[in-house]
Amino acid sequence: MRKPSKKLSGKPFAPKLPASLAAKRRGEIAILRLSRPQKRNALDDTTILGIEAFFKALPKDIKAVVIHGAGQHFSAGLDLSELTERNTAEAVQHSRMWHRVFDAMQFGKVPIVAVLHGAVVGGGLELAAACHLRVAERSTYYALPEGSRGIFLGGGGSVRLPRLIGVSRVMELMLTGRTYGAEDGQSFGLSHVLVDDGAGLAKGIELAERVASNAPLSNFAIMHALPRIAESDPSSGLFTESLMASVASNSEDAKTRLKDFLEKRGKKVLRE
Ligand code: 1HE
Repeated sequence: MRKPSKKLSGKPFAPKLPASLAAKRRGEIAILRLSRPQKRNALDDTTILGIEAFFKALPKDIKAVVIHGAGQHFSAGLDLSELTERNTAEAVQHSRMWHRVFDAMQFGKVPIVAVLHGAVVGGGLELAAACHLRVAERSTYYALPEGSRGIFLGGGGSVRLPRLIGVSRVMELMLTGRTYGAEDGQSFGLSHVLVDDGAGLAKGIELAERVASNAPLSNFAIMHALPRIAESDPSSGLFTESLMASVASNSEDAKTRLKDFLEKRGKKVLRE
C-alpha cells in the first residue's frame, strides 16, 4: 500500500479548473494535481483543456510547476470512454488538441516537474514526457497498451518517447504490451530521480524550488534552445549555442550572479 504523500500545503490558486484538476501555489512554485482518482486520472477532453487553462493562467511570478496525481496512480492515459464516438477527422483534431496542450507545456514559460507513481500509461506517459523533469516513486510502472486497444499514440508520444528511451524500447512497449517498472524506467531514462513511495511530491517540490532559483533566462535557454540545438545539424547548433550563450551571459542576472561568486557570496558546486 502506498504511504500517503506529504500533505499538499499551499494556497489554492485562481484559474477556473474542472473538478478533475486542483491547483495550489507554494511560493514561486505552482502545483497541479490530476484529481480524478475514481477514473485513475484518465485524461478526458475536459482535463486536457483544463491543463491548458492552468498553464495559460500561470501568474508571472511562478517560476516552476509540479504535476502529480491523486490516488493510487499517476494516470491511466486517454479516457477510453470518449474514444468510441469520434470519426476520423475528429480523431485527428483530438490528437492535435493534445499536441497543442503538451507543446505549450514543453515550450512554455516555466520548467515542469512530473511526480509519478502507480500506472503511468499511454497518454499519462505522454503527459509525463512533455514535462522537463520526472521523479518516480517505486510503485511507478510504465506501459503503452495502445496496440492491444487498437489505437496508436496521439499525445506526442511517438515524437517525445523515442527521444527519451529510443525507438526500439518504445516499439517493444507498444508491440508486446509489457510494462517497465520504476527501476527499469530509471535506468532507461524515463525518470531522472527514483524515490520511495510517498516521497515523490516532496522531492518534486524540492527540485522545482531548485529550478526556480536559477536565472530565468538560463531556464528559458535550457527549455527552448537546448532541445532545438540538439536536433539541428551540428554547425547550426554550435552557432545557435554561441548566440544563446552570449544573450544569457550579457544579462544583468548573469553579471550579478557571476560577481557574487567571484566575491565569495555565490554557492560552491559541492558533491551531494
Ligand atoms: C478508465 C480508464 C481509462 C480506468 N479510460 N476509464 N489506458 C489504458 O488502457 C489503461 C486502462 N486502465 C487500466 O488498465 C486500469 O484501470 C489501471 C491499471 C490503470 C488501474 O486499475 P484499477 O483496478 O485500480 O482500476 P479499474 O477498476 O480498472 O478502474 C477504475 C475506474 O476507472 C473504472 O471505471 P468504473 O466506472 O468501472 O469505476 C475504469 O473503467 C476507469 N478507467 N482507466 C476510461 N483509460 C492521446 S492517445 C493516448 C492513448 C492511450 O492513452 S491508450 C492507454 C489507455
